[in-house]
Amino acid sequence: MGPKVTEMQVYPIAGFDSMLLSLSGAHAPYFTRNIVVLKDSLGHVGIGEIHGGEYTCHQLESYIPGVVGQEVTHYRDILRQLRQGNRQAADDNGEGIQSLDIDQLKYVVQSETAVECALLDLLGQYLDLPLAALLGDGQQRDRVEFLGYMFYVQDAARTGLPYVTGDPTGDDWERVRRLPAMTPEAVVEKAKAAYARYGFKNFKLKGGVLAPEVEMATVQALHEAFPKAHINLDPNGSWPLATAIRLTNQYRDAITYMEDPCGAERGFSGRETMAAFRQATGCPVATNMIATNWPQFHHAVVQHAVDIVLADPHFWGLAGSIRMAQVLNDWGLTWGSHSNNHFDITLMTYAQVAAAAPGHITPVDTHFIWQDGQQLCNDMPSIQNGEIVLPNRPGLGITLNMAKLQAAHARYLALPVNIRDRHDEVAMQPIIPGWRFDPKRPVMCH
Ligand code: GKR
Ligand code: MG
Repeated sequence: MGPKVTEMQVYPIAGFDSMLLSLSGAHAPYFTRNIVVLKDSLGHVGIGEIHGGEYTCHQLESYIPGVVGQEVTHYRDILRQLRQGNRQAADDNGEGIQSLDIDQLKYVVQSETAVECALLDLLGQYLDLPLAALLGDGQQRDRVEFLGYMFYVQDAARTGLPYVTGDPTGDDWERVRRLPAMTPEAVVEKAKAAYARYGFKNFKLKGGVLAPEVEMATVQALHEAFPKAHINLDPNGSWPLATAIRLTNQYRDAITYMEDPCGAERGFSGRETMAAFRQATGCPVATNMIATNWPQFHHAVVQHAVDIVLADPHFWGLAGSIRMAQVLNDWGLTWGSHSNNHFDITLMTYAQVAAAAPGHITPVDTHFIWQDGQQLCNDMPSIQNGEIVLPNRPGLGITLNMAKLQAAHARYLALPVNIRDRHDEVAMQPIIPGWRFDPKRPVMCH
């Protein structure tokens, strides 16, 4: 008989963030996540990380009776039963994040993924295999490329909120990353600092912030600074279709793919406008908005609306993300992963899942460079040459530092309940009084 789960703990935690901008507003001074810690009868510890906030935390706590006492090797049965017990929340309007309504994000996230990850971490330790070897057709690569995820950054000092500031004694990245960056030049300065530290070969720019012309000029500036890099831009569906077509055709040499360039408009769905965009530009399209579950993916494929599915394991489950990777590879499409702010447990989860994704995959998104320095594990490998090399250890391959986890948990408990999930409007309001999220207006164009 294999090991049994003897204990499951759920730790809601908080870390420090910068004032990063995206269509939904500005990141707050703190970001939150939930961590699952499992122990088994062999004395192993398994870990998983997922979206923050009270809703997800309560979901995870409700799973405890279905997990403790179960055999680790029965992880598929355990997860199936957890999923069967899930109920749609009263204010889940079923829209998902097709318009980047951040209040709906917690319903797109599959909470049980944190349990799946922790169980696979335990199983890997029991079998002496890395997590990637337990997924799909097994481990495909020993290193995974991540992209340099650039944001426009507002001047946090103008908000009066308790943001941490840059570290003038650190390297270039530590010095500049928390400083305002609202121009192409300032974004390029950050990208150069990120390159110096992490060696990124490819970059992404988060759009939906400034006028579309300025955002494309920023892509052009990045292209000139890094002529060999693949660069993609993600306005989260906020651009009118005609604007997206015009600017993409104009800057076609600078852009490798567009991520959710346009969304629903004038009686057309986002899948329809994305299909029209592809047809008019010939530019590959990625999404983490119009295909976040299998039925949506079916419609996206039928309409030829997508080339790259950013199948974040937190949205699809680890096995689900790999199932998607297999389908995409068989159909000549491309797998990648979306991200949100996260700690190192998620970074390693991305690395393990991407290592199991067959065929050609696109460099994986990660917000981690904005959170770097807040590691929860003792032995998290750093991003070098734009890559994470998988550790030669079983399971997830990293070891939790309980003292750091407890400190992040205490930070969460000190936060008022109303800011324990993401509310990106709050920090924008001192900058633009009365600012409210509008899925069709860039943040600074209100
Ligand atoms: O962190 O502000 C952000 C991003 O905009 C995030 O919320 C998105 O979900 O990164 C994501 C994306 O690619 O759409
Ligand atoms: Mg996106």
